[in-house]
Amino acid sequence: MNMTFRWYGRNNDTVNLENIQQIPDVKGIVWALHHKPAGDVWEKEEIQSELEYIQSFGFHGEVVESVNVHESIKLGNEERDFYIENYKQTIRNLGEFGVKVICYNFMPIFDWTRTELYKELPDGSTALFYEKLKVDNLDPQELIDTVAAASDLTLPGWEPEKLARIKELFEAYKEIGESDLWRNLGYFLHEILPVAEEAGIKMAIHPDDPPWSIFGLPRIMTGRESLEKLLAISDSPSNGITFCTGSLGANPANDMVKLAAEFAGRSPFAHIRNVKIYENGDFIETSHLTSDGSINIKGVVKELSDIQYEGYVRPDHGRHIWDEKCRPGYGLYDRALGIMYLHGLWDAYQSEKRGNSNVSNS
Ligand code: DNO
Repeated sequence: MNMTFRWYGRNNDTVNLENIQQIPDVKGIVWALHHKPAGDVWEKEEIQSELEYIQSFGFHGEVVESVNVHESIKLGNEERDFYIENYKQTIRNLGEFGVKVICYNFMPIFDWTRTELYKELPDGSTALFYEKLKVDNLDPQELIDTVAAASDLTLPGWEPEKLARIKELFEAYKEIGESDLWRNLGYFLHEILPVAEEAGIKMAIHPDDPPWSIFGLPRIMTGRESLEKLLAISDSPSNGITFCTGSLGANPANDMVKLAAEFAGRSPFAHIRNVKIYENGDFIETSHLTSDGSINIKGVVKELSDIQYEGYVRPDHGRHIWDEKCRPGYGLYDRALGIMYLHGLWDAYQSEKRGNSNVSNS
């Protein structure tokens, strides 16, 4: 298990690399050039400058999250080949600087979606919350009008350049169903995977969050069948998964322990966090502790330990605790607590495997 921490860069994050150095055994920083619009080539000089900074703190920068996929590629329109060529160039450039994993997603228009960013939990902390009915009942036209009218709207996980094009994008997706999206994903992967292989990079698709269709837009990375279907597109070793417990786990039908047993070997990257799911389908993010939420985090880490998982792991969204002011879900404190829980589970399962030896480094 190669522990990492997601960081949004020198100008974009309340957390700094000195802070992250004080969390035990974090080996790498999960980074991105967050200022780059989807579809632009990441130039070598920009990559080098970011990586040199990260490495100067003793961290590796082997995981990038995300290189976002341009909507033309998801839509499969006539501009897609241009953007796929750019994507390939970005892969080559990242490979040259030792990047090993690129996390990406194939969600139309919206990345992760929540109805409240600071919902209070019983312990007084706040966390990201999803109210199912609210999203189910939202009229997409109302959403388009709100977004189009708000000139300064920013949402986490939202690429700002999409704001201006929201109407046009919704219009274009009217033509696109799930099977079209699968076809377009297949086309994209067949184009880029040979380049990724040559560059020594594994592509790791992030599941949809939440893992069901929202606002009438198709979503296809939603559960076991999707993961199987994704892997069936190509058996290239570069065709992989970001195993995200909180995204897939928001649907109680997805048993994350079983899925870990089945798919961890094809997941070069894992996001581990917990969510509490309510009977009406709402969910809230909790601490990483198994008993705080609905996902068996212990069981997932046990599966990883059983296969001596060597991939990259990061804690995922945390609560906002101890009055921390931070990016929603991406503070320092709760994610650091999450890391210590994951380390603890891992160490315990590892020493159990080795027969409970009391040698401290066993
Ligand atoms: C949310 C993240 C996602 C993820 C992208 C990957 O916090 O897990 O935004 O980075 O979906 O492309």
